[in-house]
This record gives sequence, structure tokens and C-alpha cells, in this order.
Amino acid sequence: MHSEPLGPTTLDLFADADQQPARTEQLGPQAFVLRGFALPWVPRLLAALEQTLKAAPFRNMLTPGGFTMSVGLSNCGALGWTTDRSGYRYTALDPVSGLPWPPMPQVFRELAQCAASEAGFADFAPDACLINRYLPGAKMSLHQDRNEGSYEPPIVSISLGLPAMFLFGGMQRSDKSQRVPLLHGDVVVWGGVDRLRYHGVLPLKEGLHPQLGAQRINFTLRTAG
Ligand SMILES: O=C(O)CCC(=O)C(=O)O
Repeated sequence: MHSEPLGPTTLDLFADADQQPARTEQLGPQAFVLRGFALPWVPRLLAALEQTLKAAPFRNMLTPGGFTMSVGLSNCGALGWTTDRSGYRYTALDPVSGLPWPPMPQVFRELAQCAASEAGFADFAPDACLINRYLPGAKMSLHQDRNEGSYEPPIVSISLGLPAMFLFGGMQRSDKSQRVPLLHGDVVVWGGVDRLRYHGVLPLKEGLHPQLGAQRINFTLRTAG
């Protein structure tokens, strides 16, 4: 586990193919942003994403309160996070196709395990990967991730495409949030004492990413079962 004090820290890592130094920023005692950590994996991530979305395309789900989420969602792995009028939950089957969610590509698992380990969480074994697609204007309100069977494993969240403003709050919705700009290739890992921190994403700004166009893709990997 990391035991550095709070505040941005810089590690001398070279995580991307162009040998740009990756930086680790600390958001909490057990919460980190690994800048550029996913960059070497991007070609494999995008190829696997394309295959996954053929089996389980993005859809805009309904919240229990009857609102349509602005973020398009899909899943891969043994369990997928869903929401409808009857609540938030994980399911083994995609409610649209009635089939199991597509398997979690090895590259997702590998990257998530490396990132978790870099942040001090050894042996991360995700069984669920929520895939979020933000088009300009889409946002995610402050929430806690509480539908998992255990809060012991961390959460690993990978950003690709357009930049977004991530909000990382406290244990109460009303706590002040840190504003954390997330760029293509950044990975956020939080767990332990920070596992239940409120978090969200401000409305995505218009833009054109050279590889992904006018969208942001986020992979959120968790151990759900
Ligand atoms: O898109 C993000 O960076 C965060 C996604 C998120 O908070 C979630 O899926 O629970």
C-alpha cells in the first residue's frame, strides 16, 4: 500500500510507448490518478472495445426515478451493471439481448491489474467492466459505488478520448469535491478508506479527439460478485 502523505506526488515511471514520464497524483490516502498509464494499451483496448460493442452495443438506461441517463452504457465480464425502474444492480445477462455479457477482454483485466498494483492494491480480480460513453453534454451525477458484494477491492477507472472533469468528493454527497481533469490514457484507482467516496463527471465539453472523435470512453472495472 502507498503510504505517502496527501498531495500530488511524482514517480519516475515511463509508462507510455513514447517514453513520456507517467505521473502519479494522490487524491486521497488510497486514491490515485496514474497519468497516461493506459497509453501503451490503447490499440489493444480499442480493438477489444470494438468486438465487445458488437455483442453489447451502448444503450441509454433508465434510472429508478424514470430519467434516461445521458451516458451510453455497456458491460463486459461475468457481471454487468444495469439500471431500470426497479433499481440499480448487477446482472449476468444483458437485459437487451438476454445473453451473457461479452467476456472481459484480457487486455482490460491486465491493464486494470497493473494499475491497481501500481496504486498499492495487489491481486485485483475484476469480474465486471462497465463501459461508459460520453457524447458532448453527457454527465454523471455524484454517486457512490455501492452495488458490489464487497468494498474491499478497489475501483479502476480508465479514460480514453475527449478530456473530462472528474469530481472526487467525500463520504457525504454534500462534501466538497476535488476537480480532477482526466485525459486520454489516464487511470484513476481508489479503494480502501477511499472506496466509498462520492464521484461524478461534469458535462462533457465539445471537442474532437484525434483517435476517438467527439466522445469520451470510460472503463470502470470492479469486483462485483
Ligand atoms: O466516467 C468516469 O470517469 C466515471 C464513471 C463512474 O463514476 C461510474 O461508472 O461509476
